[in-house]
Amino acid sequence: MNQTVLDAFNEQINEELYSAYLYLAMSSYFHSFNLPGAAHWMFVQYKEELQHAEKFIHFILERGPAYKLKEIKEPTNHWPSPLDAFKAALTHEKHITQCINNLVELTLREKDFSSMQFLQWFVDEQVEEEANASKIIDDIERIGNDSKGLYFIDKELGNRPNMEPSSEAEAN
Ligand code: OFO
Repeated sequence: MNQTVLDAFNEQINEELYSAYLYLAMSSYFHSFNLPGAAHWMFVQYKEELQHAEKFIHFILERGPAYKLKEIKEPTNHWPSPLDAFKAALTHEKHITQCINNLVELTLREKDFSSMQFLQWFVDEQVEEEANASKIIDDIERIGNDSKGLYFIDKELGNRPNMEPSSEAEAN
């Protein structure tokens, strides 16, 4: 794996860990708002982001000696409303989509085709990540100020299945 691609992949580990951190902060925020379903949804998202970071880590280790960790910046811990928190999640996912697209461009430029192939999973995943956040935003916008509506959305968010433990993580 050439150094330029390795550096960029290390950077992406940091992005994924920051994503995990951000969603963990959102989970706490929703707890404080007494929305346990949204808090659960965000906690599952936090674990999913840890798995994204692990995917990069394992890929680097398959091809080289080590990955490099960097400081994770402090996430925002408060949003004006639940709707704003989900809008912030969507904005963040759009940023991650851009990061992944930049990585694909880089691997193409560097003719690192196995890394490019590896990134395909993330290209597909980002479509889903953005769609999930958009759907929740639409639902919350649709109910407006109806607190009963918010109660039902929260119940639905609470049904998000938990993450399966990462088999890659267990294998190492
Ligand atoms: Fe939310 O997809 Fe990774 O960061």
